[in-house]
Amino acid sequence: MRSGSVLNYLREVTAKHKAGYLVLIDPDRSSIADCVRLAQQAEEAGTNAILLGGSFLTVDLHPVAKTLQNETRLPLILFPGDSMHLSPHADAILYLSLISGRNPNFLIGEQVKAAPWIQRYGIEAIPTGYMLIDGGCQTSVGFMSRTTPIPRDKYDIAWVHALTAEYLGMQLIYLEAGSGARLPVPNGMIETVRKHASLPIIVGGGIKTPAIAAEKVKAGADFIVTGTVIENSVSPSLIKEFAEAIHGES
Ligand code: 1GP
Repeated sequence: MRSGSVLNYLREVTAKHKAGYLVLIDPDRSSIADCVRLAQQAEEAGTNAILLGGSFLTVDLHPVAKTLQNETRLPLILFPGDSMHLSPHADAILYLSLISGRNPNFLIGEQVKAAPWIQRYGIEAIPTGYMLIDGGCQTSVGFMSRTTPIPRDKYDIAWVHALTAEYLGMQLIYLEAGSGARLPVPNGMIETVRKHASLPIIVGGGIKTPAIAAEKVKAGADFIVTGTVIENSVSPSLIKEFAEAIHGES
């Protein structure tokens, strides 16, 4: 368990590197042993934090989170699909509001259900404006949230939502193409959001190579998330290649 604010830690990461690298571990897709292996590889490769979660959950989160906290020193940040995805064995939670959608349950309903548990567990809530962008295919988050993603060419819709998140007092913006998306968030959309909003921008979904990650950083992303490509990789050096590209060291 880390001491101090995870949000402050993330701000320090962006001051030190071109952008930060967050590795997503989905406990539904990997055994606890594989989650630990991924987390340890991520730590060794110099990534900055672990996101734990996914659109739905069919396993018990507590043992996975507890084991990850014991086995790695990286901050463990919950990335919940809904209010059931909580555990005391985490440093923080991305307290997501799916602001690109108009489903009140994912705008405020799940957050209300989660709030007393977050307080009871004593984990840091990081208010995050979560925006779903069309990734060229139907994704789990789109299906589960029953929301329509922002069209890929509607940069104006994206930046206005990002600015709204900022005015509502959120601390991060997450531009999400969806896990396993065919296409990542367009560079032009990231550039436009960067121009209009000053919050740190997380970009994830469908980022398949270090070169693509570097493009997103160049466009203005402050954090890059990868999940699928690392889960599926057989190359132990791939996380390091991503980390170097994202940090601006390659
Ligand atoms: C999903 O943004 C993350 O929420 C990561 O997506 O699994 O496609 O890397 P991928």
